[in-house]
Amino acid sequence: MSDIILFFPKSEETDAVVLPASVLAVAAPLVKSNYRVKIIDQRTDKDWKKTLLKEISNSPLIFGVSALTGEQILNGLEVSKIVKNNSNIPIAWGGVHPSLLPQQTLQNQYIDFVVIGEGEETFLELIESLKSRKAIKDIEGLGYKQNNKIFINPVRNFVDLDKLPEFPYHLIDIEKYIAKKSFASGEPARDIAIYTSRGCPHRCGFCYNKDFNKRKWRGKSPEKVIEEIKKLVKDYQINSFEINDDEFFVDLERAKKICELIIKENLDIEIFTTCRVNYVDNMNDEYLRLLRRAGFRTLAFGVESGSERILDLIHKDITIEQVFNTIKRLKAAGINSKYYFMAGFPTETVEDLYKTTDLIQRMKQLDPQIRIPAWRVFTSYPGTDLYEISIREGWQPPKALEEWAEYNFDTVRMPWVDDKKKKIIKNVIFAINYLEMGGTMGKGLFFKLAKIFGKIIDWRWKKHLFLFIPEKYFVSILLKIKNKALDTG
Ligand code: B12
Ligand code: SF4
Repeated sequence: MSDIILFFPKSEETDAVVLPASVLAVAAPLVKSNYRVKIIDQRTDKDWKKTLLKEISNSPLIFGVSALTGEQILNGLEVSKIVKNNSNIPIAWGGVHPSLLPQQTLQNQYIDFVVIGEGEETFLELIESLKSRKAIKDIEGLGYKQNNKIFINPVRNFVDLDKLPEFPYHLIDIEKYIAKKSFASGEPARDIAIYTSRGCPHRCGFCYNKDFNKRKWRGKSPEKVIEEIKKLVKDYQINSFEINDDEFFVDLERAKKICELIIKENLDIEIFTTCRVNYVDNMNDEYLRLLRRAGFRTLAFGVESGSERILDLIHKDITIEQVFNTIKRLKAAGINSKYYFMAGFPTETVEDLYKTTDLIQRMKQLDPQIRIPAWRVFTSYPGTDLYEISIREGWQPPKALEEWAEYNFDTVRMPWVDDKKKKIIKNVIFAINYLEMGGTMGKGLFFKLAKIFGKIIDWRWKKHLFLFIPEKYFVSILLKIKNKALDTG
């Protein structure tokens, strides 16, 4: 029997199920205050409906849902409807999407409260007020409905990360969230996500940070980070970590101290995280060697575009020179590097797209070992600068929560991505995927054919010939045969 149910809706499928950090974070202070909390993760509980109906039959104080923009809203609404139709339990939504559009979220009939921004303190205060029937009008960071009117209380200050209680891992089946391969090195390992800071001072136009974190970065102290790492190493035999912070390296001194402590404590772990190419300018060789020694095997960088005009538009605040410098410096330090790109930005032309393919080619020439995951297609999210620019360029944002539920890469049509650009983007994504797979394809006839196609794709890369690639169909058939062979073999 639980006092509080926290629901983590299913989102897009990925290979590994990432830790439901949002609901664990919210649950931590509740557990500390002796509330009985039940976490239902729709991704891992195949019987979630049964679990839910059993839990709500015990009349908990509140039902909480976590939601990012997109599929989590779809599933979050389905479950909220079930709760409303079967009980009188109040429903609170929190997470990135409701925080950025609280008014619109509260317009939905199934939602009674919205927790805006960090949820640890606001949600606890809400529960205490509901329990003692105290007024909620003074709870900072809360949105609610009264007599069919929507009220949004003043914002709450950021929480002190060092004072937060540890995640109540006992509320979940942690094995389901431990990947058996290191995200940092690809080697067999026990790998999990951790968080050492929140927010980011930069201003990338596609990122939620501007509104959600007000461009303010807050980091846990190195000692607290090490304490959390040590607990995971000791209790769950974790030896590989994905630091999923918005931006881990904002305070280079703090990052250095964390590395020194990892080495001092002999932790023998591998680490993956993201970084910015301009930060590498401020890391000397000794610093990079320290990162390597502490276990940083791979760093990933957002480059986004090879067009200076687009980099300016999206306020990326990096230079192409810094990209090349990063590739060279990381190679020399023995740290793998990965570079993310996007296509389909507002006002982006076919010439801009080919500037990006040219840049990728030059980067690969500098170090063929670097990884370039497939381009992401730009989609406009609330709370970002490009949201406004997208509207100016003719895009119409969804007008209700239910419409945001359908929002994903397959359904979204950005008006400036015409058929020609769409074809080029799709074909380049195919080519990147193919080339990235080439290195891991194995032996035999398939590998030989892969090499030949690799050469054709290299040639297309040089000549900007991505509008029509007939060999794609042949390669797709080949891949199907190979996968079938793997399935049955
Ligand atoms: C891990 C991660 C993933 C994982 C898992 C996502 C998931 N569904 O859990 C994977 C890899 C699958 C993923 C995928 C995607 N992600 Co992602 N991801 C993240 C990342 C790095 C960490 C999320 C996290 O756990 N944070 C830590 C927790 C503690 O913070 P939190 O979730 O904000 O929770 C706090 C509050 O929001 C609030 N809260 C949250 N839930 C609730 C619930 C209740 C009841 C209450 C009271 C409070 C509350 O309290 C919490 C504690 O303070 C964030 C960036 C970041 N650092 O946050 C991006 C981020 C969430 N992702 C983002 C995006 C865009 C995506 C993708 C669309 C990208 C893609 N495909 O290319 C997909 C699709 C996700 C989807 N829509 O379902 C955006 C979200 C933008 C938006 N408007 O929703 C972010 C913010 C990145 C960014 N810089 O823009 N992602
Ligand atoms: S550096 Fe990363 S976290 Fe910071 S604003 Fe840019 S995309 Fe967002």
